[in-house]
Amino acid sequence: MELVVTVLTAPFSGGIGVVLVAGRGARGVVASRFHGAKPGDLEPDSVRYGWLREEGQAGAIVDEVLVRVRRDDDLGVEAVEVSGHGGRASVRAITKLFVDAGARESSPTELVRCVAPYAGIDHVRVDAIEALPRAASLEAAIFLLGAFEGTLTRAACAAAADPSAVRALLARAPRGIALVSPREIVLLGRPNVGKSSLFNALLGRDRAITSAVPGTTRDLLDGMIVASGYPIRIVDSAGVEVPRDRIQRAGIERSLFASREAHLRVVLLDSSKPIDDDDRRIVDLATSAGTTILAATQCDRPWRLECDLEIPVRTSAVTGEGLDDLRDHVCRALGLAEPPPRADEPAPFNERQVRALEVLASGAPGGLGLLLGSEFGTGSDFRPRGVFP
Ligand SMILES: Nc1nc2c(ncn2[C@@H]2O[C@H](COP(=O)(O)OP(=O)(O)O)[C@@H](O)[C@H]2O)c(=O)[nH]1
Ligand SMILES: [Mg+2]
Repeated sequence: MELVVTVLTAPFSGGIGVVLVAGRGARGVVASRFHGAKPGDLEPDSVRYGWLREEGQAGAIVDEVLVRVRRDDDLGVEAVEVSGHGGRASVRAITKLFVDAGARESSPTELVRCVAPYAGIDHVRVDAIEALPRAASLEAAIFLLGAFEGTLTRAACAAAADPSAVRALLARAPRGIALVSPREIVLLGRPNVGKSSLFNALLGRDRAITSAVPGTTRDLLDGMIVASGYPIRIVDSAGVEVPRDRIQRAGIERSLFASREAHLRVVLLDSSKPIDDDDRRIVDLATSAGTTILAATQCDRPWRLECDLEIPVRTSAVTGEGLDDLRDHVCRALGLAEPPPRADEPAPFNERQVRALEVLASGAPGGLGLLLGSEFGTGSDFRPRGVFP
């Protein structure tokens, strides 16, 4: 594999910055710029402390580093991890040092795809390691770790000859997909019903400005909550009413757009007021866009919301009443009544995997190859890591 350099840490200020140099000649290139605190060569499976300097004995210092030389059989190619100081400046300087020495800069995604065939990593495991940095709940992260260890790969190989076993895997796809790609819900309702207050209460922080002045929320705000382990993106919208100005109109249009795009709509009704035509219009708009649930707000105040609609959830942003109940209803309405798949429970977690498994279930040739990559298509040359105790 050609020599590449990849920044592994996020591009923000932080304690350490890790850069991987991988491919043919990686050890030699790092050794040519590394000056160890103690003499010695860069041996595989070792960690060394020292400094990086520009080319030549008197080259300028670039950073103080720890260098970890990986075993060749770990990734299937020569690879050296260089941990320097965090922050853009040090990380850029280290990257440039190795680019000047002949390495090509590549993104983490590109690196994984380059290394995968050498390391024996099939496409499902590549999907897992690419999705892991974006996992939005601990359950999602652990599930993806399991998939990277080979949980789904092993199960698909074992099920390949048995369509009913493949269909059993496919039945878990909605939960796997929702765990890895958060579902989106939007809070809708008249101005002042308490959308932003409930949004803040669900998030556990004051993200949105709330006030008794109608029309306070003009743009869409979003945040992530975790319900029964599933990460769910929640969108607070501008109240839907006849707009008073251009900005409010734009906010309302965005609310309606979000309402159509979301996986679920939650229409909020103020329990301290009788239902009115605006409320009914919003309920109609929401239900015509897709699955919708109704929830009453401000239930710490006297109840005046007598109406013919069924309102299964009663909440108060002030007392916290009904928040757990709302999260439960949201999960059930999203089809996520069962807990998310665990690390050792094989479940497809993206559409590509679903399409490949459908081919496999149909008995058409090449399904396993579509899922895992053609070089793994027979299932026999799969090298599981299987390091979970
Ligand atoms: N007593 C009580 N007041 C609330 C509750 N939720 C919101 N409010 C008040 O209702 C007003 C409108 O709330 P806000 O969240 O801005 O409504 P939005 O326009 O729908 O986003 C504010 O004065 C809030 O303090 C609640 O659960 N209980
Ligand atoms: Mg608001």
